[in-house]
This record gives sequence, C-alpha cells and structure tokens, in this order.
Amino acid sequence: MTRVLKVGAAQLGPIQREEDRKEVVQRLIALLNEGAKESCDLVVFPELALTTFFPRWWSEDIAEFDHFFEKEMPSEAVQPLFDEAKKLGVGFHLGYAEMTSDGHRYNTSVLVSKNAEILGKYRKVHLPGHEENEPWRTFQHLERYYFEPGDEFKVFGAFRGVLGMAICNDRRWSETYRVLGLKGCELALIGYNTPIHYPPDPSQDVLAGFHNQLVMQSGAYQNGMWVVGVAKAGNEEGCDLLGESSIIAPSGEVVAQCSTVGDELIYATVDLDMCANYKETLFDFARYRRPEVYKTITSQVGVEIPDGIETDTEDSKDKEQLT
Ligand code: CDT
Repeated sequence: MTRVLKVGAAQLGPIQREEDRKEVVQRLIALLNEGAKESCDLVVFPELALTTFFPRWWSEDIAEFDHFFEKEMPSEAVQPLFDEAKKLGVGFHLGYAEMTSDGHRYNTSVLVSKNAEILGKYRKVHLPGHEENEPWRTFQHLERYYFEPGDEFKVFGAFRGVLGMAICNDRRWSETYRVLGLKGCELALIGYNTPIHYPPDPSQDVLAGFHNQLVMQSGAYQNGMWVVGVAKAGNEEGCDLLGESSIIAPSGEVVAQCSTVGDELIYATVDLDMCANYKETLFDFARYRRPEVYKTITSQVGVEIPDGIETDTEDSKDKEQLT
C-alpha cells in the first residue's frame, strides 16, 4: 500500500472586516481548483479562514461579532466550497469561528473528505492573548474573551494515514505535538493568524518568522510527523500578519514555503511512511520515553522553583555547579 499524498497549503491574503463571506468562499474555491490542477488529495486552509481576525477588536457586547461565527458547518455561505470539493474529489481542512446551538463559541477547524464529509473537528486548546480590553495596545488579541478553549487533541484515520489538527498558538507548545505524536499522528494540519507585532514585547517582532519555523520544524522532527502550517497573511485592517506558510517533513526540513503574503498555493508530495524513519528509530517513544520522570508536566501549570533553590547569592551559583 502506498501512502503518498499530494498536500496543498492554501495561504490566504488578508480578509477585511466588511468583506462578504460569499466572496471569501470564492477565493477558497479558486485555491481548491489550483490544488486540483496539481493533483492535490488535500488542501489546507488557515485558522479563521472565512473572516477577518475579529479578536483584534474589543466590543462591550460580545454578541456584536456573532455574525463572524458559523452556526452550522457547512453554513449556507460555505456550502459552495463543500460542493466544489466533492466535484473535484479534493479533501480540505478549514478553520472558522464556531457557534454551537447552545451558544458556545470556539476557534475550530474541520477535516473534510474528498466526498465532502466532515471527518473530524478540533477546537483550539491554547487560546492566546487576554480576556479584557487593553486600550494601550495598537490592536487587541481577545481570543480569551471571544472563545472558550477546546479540551482534546484528537487524531483521525483519513487520507490513508493518522491525521491531527492544531490551531495557531497551539503550534508554539511542544505538548501539542507530543500528545498528537503519542496518538500516532503522521500529518498535523495547523492554520494560523500571527500578528508580526507583539505588543507585550516588541523585541520579538523581528523574530516572528524565525519562531514560526522553529516551533513547527522541531515539532515535526521530535515526533516524526509531517506538519503543514498555513497562514492568513498580509495587512488585515492595519495589522501585519505573518505569511511563510510551510510544509515540513518528519526530518524537520521545510519542503515548500510561500513567498508572498497573498492568496498562494504551495504543495508537496507527502510520503506518510517517512514518519517511520523517525518514529521507529531516534524517537521510538515506546523504547526511549521516561514518563515517570515527566510527571511535573501534567501535575503543574506554572513555574514552581523547588524549595532550597537560591538565586540571590554567589554561593548558590557555586553550589549549583557542584551538584
Ligand atoms: N491566532 C493566534 O493564535 N495567534 C497567536 C498570536 C500570539 S500573540 C497573542 C500566535 O501564536 O501566532
């Protein structure tokens, strides 16, 4: 059985606040068609791919932005994307804002088969930013106000492999990849909206691209999985979003990368069997992992410096060196 897929990463340029959902869906359909021409089995769209990144604005009335949420998937506006996927026989991954029938809001992605059936759904676990309006910022990052967190990293048997999803800030956390890796994930699909300016510490701005690559490449390598990271990029409502969407092999090497900050499709041949090169050697989890030594990771959230560690004397440095 060959387990070789052609995977497209469909980066999106900016979506402005007033842009009509139906027009955005036409942009997605154009990229899906490009993917079909390149014989892609699967095309990956970014986080919140149907709207502008609305958590950059504060509204006293949280319901003011409810129109940015999908109450069902596919919604009426998104149905043409599902229809086109079925016609072309191309699967896809789509990020969107989800509103459940009982009023819960999530930052969500779905994996859709070549038959336009939803194979899996994921709700973002690591919500970044802040809960309250912070007027000193040039723009807000209110995901912790507009969304509730998801509670599980799941994998799905699809496209002849074991596939997982994560969303944007999730990619900065090694736990994301490791939990997916422990579930056998061979291909992780990750959409993102990453402002290049980071108001709490602007010294990081110049490193935005480096950090993006750093976390995805190490996540891929340390878990022997393919990673497809896809941006919504460019200047959206005055906020510059990082591009550099990438397809990364289990070796940690970048095999394809976008060169613009607009709508752009890149693709790569993804051999899922390559994962075994790493999963069965250097990162043979069953043989080498030591969970009994890692208990702190699940028992503790913040940093707790153990009793007896001193940092304010020369002596403590010396003692450390001796031990
Ligand atoms: N969308 C998203 O998760 N963006 C975050 C910004 C972090 S700074 C608040 C990211 O990790 O790129």
